[in-house]
Amino acid sequence: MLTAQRLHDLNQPLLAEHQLQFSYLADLLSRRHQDAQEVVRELIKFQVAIPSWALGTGGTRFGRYPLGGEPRNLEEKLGDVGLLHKLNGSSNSISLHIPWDIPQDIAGLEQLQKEYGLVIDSVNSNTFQDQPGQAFSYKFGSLSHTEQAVRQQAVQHNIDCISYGRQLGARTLTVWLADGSNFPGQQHLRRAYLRTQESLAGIYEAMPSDWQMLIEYKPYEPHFYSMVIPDWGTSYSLCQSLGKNANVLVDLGHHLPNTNIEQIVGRLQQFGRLGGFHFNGSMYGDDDLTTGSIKPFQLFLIFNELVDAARDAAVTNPLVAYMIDASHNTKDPLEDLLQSVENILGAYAKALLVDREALYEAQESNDAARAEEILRDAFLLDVRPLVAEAYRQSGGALKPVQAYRAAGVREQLIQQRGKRSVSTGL
Ligand code: PSV
Ligand code: MN
Ligand code: MN
Repeated sequence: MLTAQRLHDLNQPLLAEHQLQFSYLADLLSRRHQDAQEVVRELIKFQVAIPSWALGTGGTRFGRYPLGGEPRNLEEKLGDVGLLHKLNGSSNSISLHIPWDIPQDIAGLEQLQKEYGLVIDSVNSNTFQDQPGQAFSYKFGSLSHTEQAVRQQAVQHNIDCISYGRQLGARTLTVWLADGSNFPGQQHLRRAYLRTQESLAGIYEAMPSDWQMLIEYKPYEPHFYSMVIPDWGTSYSLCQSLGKNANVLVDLGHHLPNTNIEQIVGRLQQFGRLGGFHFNGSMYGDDDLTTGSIKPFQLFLIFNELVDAARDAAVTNPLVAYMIDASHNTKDPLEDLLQSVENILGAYAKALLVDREALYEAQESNDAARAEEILRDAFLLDVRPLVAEAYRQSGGALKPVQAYRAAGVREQLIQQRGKRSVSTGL
């Protein structure tokens, strides 16, 4: 449905205006001794993984309003990510959630990966829901459970995730625990941590040496008194105890209001333990809104830390895995994912354009006003022509959401998969 010719045709009427805007910005940047094409090259290289669980409409505990044309199996999920990648050239990988995405036909999936130019980014374990046929319930926890048999079941599930991932060429296991308590005194806080540490060590030992484990933290939900891994400090200490292949995953939605996330990102890089991101936005809680829709300045400041650390030879952080983790109740999930990727690329472009030498000078001389101006100069630039140029040079659409609509992608998916197709996920 989205052939190269179709995308080229959709770009044609937009091209003249795009070129005008791009050349204006390129001129402006070159007066500041910055190279627009170099930024475009960086943007083309930057890839953000798409979560398999975000391709269908989510819902709340009150209701769900299906949109139609949702992917019914892993093959169709790859198909959806393939469509996004065609449109923006920036989403060449998919994160899987087990058991929602247990692969059946490995050879067929490999074929599809080749066809769409996709890799499997990570496998995510699920010990937050009971599954049919499972011997024990996770009602009172999984890796931290008081009973050894429950912990063992959860450890084994994570080991199974690794073997599914290996079959598909993944090399990352992401662990998020819903473990915690709702009432003071319900759980022995220190013992719950120690049991978790021991369970994670069992999983880590079973992990191939070229894999990494990402450990996510979350301050609340589903539990509202305590979570076993509530903060980056707990994730970090678990990673330290496990070994060099365990790193912290920062989900932007998993912070209390006004948390200085960019500082956490800076610290973790300093310690060489920043493993990855789950990008999203949030207003009141883990709402999984469009990335950058609520706090674009904060997203820019996070990228500013990433670019700063990448340019510092003294920082030896491993490669960071970039993923989106969102749920869509109102918008078409594919449109929202395109918007998130666009906001992420924009924040990255702005961070690349920060006059770093001038910033260091201002910082060293304690010139707070000047330092802030330097950041604002980069943040307030309209970098959309750079992002659009990156899309164009990678064979995508100058305006992905517009092209998605003009090509009637959703309508065709509804025709192929039906109005009532339901995707697995939250
Ligand atoms: C939990 O809120 C979380 O952010 C974890 O990453 C889960 O794996 C994901 O959402 C999907 O449920
Ligand atoms: Mn997450
Ligand atoms: Mn979350």
